[in-house]
Amino acid sequence: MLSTLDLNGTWKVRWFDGQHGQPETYLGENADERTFIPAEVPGELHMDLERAGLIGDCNIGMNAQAARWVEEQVWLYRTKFDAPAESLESSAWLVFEGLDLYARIFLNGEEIGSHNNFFTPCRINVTGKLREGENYICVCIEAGMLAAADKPSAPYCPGISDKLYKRSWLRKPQSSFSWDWSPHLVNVGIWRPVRLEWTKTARIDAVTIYPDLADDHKSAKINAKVFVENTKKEPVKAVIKLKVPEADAVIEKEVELPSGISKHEIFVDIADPKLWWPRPHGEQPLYTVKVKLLINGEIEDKKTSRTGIRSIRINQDPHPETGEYFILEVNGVPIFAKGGNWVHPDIIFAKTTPERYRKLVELAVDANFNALRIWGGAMYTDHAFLEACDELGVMVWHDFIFACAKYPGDDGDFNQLVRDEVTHVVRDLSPHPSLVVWCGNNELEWVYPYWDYQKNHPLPDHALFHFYFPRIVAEEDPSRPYWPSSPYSTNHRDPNDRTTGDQHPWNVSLQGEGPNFWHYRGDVSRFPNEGGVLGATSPATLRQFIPENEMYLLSPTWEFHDNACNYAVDKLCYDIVRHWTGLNPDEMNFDDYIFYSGLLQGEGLQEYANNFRRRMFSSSSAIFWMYNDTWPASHGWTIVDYYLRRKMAYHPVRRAFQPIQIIPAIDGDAVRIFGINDTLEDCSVKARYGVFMLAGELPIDKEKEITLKANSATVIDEIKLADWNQLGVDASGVFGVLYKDGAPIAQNRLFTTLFKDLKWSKPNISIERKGSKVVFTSPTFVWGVCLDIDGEASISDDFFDILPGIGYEIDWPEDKPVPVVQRIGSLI
Ligand code: BMA
Repeated sequence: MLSTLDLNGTWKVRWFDGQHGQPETYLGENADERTFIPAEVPGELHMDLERAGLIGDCNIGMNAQAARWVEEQVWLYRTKFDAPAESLESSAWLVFEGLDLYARIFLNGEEIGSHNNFFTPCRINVTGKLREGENYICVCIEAGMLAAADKPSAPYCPGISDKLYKRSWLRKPQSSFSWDWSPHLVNVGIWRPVRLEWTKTARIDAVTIYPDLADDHKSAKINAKVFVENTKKEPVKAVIKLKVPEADAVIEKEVELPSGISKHEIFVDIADPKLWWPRPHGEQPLYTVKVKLLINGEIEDKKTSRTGIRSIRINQDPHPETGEYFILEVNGVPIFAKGGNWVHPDIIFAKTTPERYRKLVELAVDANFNALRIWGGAMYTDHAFLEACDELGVMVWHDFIFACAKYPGDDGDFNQLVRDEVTHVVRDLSPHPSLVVWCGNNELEWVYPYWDYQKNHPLPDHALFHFYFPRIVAEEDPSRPYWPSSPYSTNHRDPNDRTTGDQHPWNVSLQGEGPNFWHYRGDVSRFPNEGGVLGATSPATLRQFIPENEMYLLSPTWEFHDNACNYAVDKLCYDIVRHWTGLNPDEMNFDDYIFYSGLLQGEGLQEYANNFRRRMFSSSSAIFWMYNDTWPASHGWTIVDYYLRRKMAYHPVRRAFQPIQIIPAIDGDAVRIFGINDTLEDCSVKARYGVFMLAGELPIDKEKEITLKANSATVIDEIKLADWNQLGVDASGVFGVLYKDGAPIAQNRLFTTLFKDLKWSKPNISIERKGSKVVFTSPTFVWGVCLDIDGEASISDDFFDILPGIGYEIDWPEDKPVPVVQRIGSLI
């Protein structure tokens, strides 16, 4: 039977800069450890050095800049352990679940193996190498810089710093080498658990689990591909048992295990399967899958996972206008994907706990997400993250980890390394029903024709994404679609073509339209998968990482933590505030600037969501860039920041994604009032809509009882542009409110005049308690009522508008004093 000895805990470590001694001197049994410091395994060396008081918290001030020496050292870890007697007479392995990055491993002074991929485990056969009693391990490790030093940077990597770092060659998180939203902080260390394993005969190497749902949904299969290692030279008879307790399903298969690793396929039938659905389309029932390997009736090894039963397909039928649809269909039902892009939630990759993954997924669900895209520049996600998505009904689009560069697929070793990596992750993450698409990479296809460094170079990695990876996915896990890149188009069209495949609509913010997010209004993207607006972080977070004497725009720490796109598109963030409010950031006080920057980010993201949702299913997603932060940033794309505070854009996005929504949008010569219903049931509502004057009247004020059809966008009515124009578009807006059983459930408005040019009227806000709610009213229009600028209070709504004479209700516990308005956006 497989047994394990946990080797995690406090090891010892020291660094070598090439001058003060060499690692080789410290490989001996009784090496002088006085110059070593404690190192937690699993962990990461910046964490150990911070604990030892040798560097500061890299999230604060300029500490990350001061810690760059860490990545340039060679490190030596040491630990001792007692080998259990039984392990000496068995087949045994040392297993490192995660090494970052180039590692040589020594057992009792003898070099026993090496590893060079952050994303895959390292398993070293130590059979016959363990000794009785005490053994010791040394791991000599470096971040990858030395290993890549002799590799060419051209034609693979685009940036200036890539001449030094050559990230394309290194199979580790690419964003560590700095990205617009991340500092340069290259991790190094033993980042996942370590153990000794031993067995007399065999062990399970991997289990791939995936469902097969019958077209009529009356039956399903849960398939398991079981990879078994027989350590004997001769074949061994065994039984593989597959059990799904929730379905009372169990099956056994007699197999013969040849020497080495062999694959065995087995499945159970599930009658009347309970289907897994993305929210808000249904429940998320999960099935436990137990796999046991039996030899002579005894359990040799076992693995347990949880899965869900659902089908997934990308509907790419011809679109009636041009191109094709791109719709995620789960269990045959089209699903509109609402959400954001996920980046790793810490610059130190080992730091994220299961609780933090869970909390982040919960905050996304509270913001009405049903989709997250794992962007291809950080890391393959963790089981804890996918478990939360499985349980909460969030679909996950997962890029393989290749982003914004060329990769040396033309190098034989590299090519094999990444094929092994992809095979490993496809098997490892297979049980999770939330994982719905495997995608080759981020933006590699798009950049071929456009990015300067790409021009006139061959495509060294094309075969990876178009030949090898699709075959690996089809072979290992045929239940999930593979898409070559994001964005990508069919029929050799521009990869970012709006009418086919998925899109990154970056015309707003990064390409041409700059701060003018109203350009989203005409975007017909079939599956927008990126696109976003920058805004300032929560003031509480700014206070946490910027020293008090640097709390001003462009201070050294402000700038170090600022998003690089604010430089790539010169002063983009300041232009946003200037363009929409007419205020000059250079003359604004810091607090005012932060408020408007955050408020406007929320405006922009609402435009993104509104535009694509009202086109449902011609457009079938509104996935924006990006959901969460990797460190505390000054300006960022996100709605939840590093310290998990809700940024100013959080509640506006949450409302824009609510399952039942009303959206006024310009369509031809009218403003059409769309009613959106994402649920699978028709919903009867009363719609109130028309034109409001900022000063107070409602010159067009209509009502209609209507049923919003399930899973669709319904045109409730329209208001002719000519009628609105007559009332003066600089003094008015179009509004819509939905009521269900007398209570307001959704509110929205549309302007065609910039905020700075609107004719504002003085607000007069009154707040009244109404049971477990409070109601905000004003005779005039109020923009952006802010109750908690820091995003820390647990309140159900914030940063909302008050329509003249129409109350805005929010939930408010009866025992809490009525809220105080901290700020408003109205420019008066
Ligand atoms: C896209 C993304 C990221 C980047 C973002 C903002 O290209 O794929 O690489 O962070 O734009 O610049």
